[in-house]
Amino acid sequence: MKLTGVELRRISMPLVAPFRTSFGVESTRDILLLRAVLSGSSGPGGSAGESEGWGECVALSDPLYSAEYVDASVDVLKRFMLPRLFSREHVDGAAVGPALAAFKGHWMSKAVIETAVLDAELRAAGRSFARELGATRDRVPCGVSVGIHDSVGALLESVEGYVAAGYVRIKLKIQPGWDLAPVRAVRERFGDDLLIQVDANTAYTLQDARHLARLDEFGLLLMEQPLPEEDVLGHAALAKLIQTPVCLDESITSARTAAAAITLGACSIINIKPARVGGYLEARRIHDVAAANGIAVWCGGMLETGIGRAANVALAALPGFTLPGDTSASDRYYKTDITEPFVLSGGHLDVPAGPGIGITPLPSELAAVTTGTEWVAG
Ligand code: SMG
Ligand code: MG
Repeated sequence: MKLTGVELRRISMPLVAPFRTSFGVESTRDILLLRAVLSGSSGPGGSAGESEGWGECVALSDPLYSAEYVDASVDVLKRFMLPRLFSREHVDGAAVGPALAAFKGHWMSKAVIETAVLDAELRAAGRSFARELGATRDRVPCGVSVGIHDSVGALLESVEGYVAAGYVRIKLKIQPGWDLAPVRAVRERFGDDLLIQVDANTAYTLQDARHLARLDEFGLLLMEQPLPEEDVLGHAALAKLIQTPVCLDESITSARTAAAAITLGACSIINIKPARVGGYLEARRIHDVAAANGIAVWCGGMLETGIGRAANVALAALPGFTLPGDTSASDRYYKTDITEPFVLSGGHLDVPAGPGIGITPLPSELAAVTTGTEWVAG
């Protein structure tokens, strides 16, 4: 197959409610979607000819979660990544990562093009993304990530709604000044059976270890990324000082960094976000490294539309994903999704079973939120 062209489409998606973390507030997502067109495909599910696939770039507008941001993603794709892929006679999903390996970092940009090419390849062959990755389940248990609120009362009201909707675990965003009180309040209100975890998005330092140890009494499932991205040794030290299991998110950018973090004792659980590690194939390698070391993994989220969600849910169906993911239903994020919505049923989402990621944007919904499109010819 040859990559003949790519459509870069920007969409603007207002969230149902602002989502506040230790690094900022998201109110409207400015998202880059990528549609890859490949020629020369043939297979049982498609006639020889053209095939197209979709990917969603999860980079935020500002470089606050990590170094990446959406305008930079457009730039690095157009300036470096796409020309390199266009120059190759043969491109398929497995070839994208190696072809782009010389470019440092830019994991989210690598992930979006790899996912779109993989989707096109699998659609042409009539194979599902989930099956291709090695999924063993057809539905996955879902958690929900709850942002920082203006008051504990408002937080309890939000959590109440999510628990009533059936989410099987609650993740509370924390930061200095918003940690012990909200966690205590949620634990007291909803009881010991509710699965609760926290995520600090790097807001603390190792100096805060004694303070963070005060969360031990609440029986949390895990504490996600309390310290800076580069502070892997700090996480290893912290893990010895607190009882709550340490989970890494931002620090894990590859299977190699995952192996190092595990060896150093920096985490006993990993949040796998495919876009943070360059794509679903590297995500699967992290899953495999973790499984070989007895480390539990779960699938993270970046406020995706149905396009990104479809692929995440497929990944979350692999056997090592033993904890509920941040793979919430469409209506937790958007009033109207650009695909058929993902609907929570008994705390689970169904894994799409059709060819490729199994879902495509609805033309009218997509048009309604599009702010610009650009065709990049190979
Ligand atoms: O997609 O439900 C979701 C969001 C999950 O909390 C979430 N993501 O650090 O894990 C994380 C954050 C990063 C994105 S915040 C805008
Ligand atoms: Mg996180």
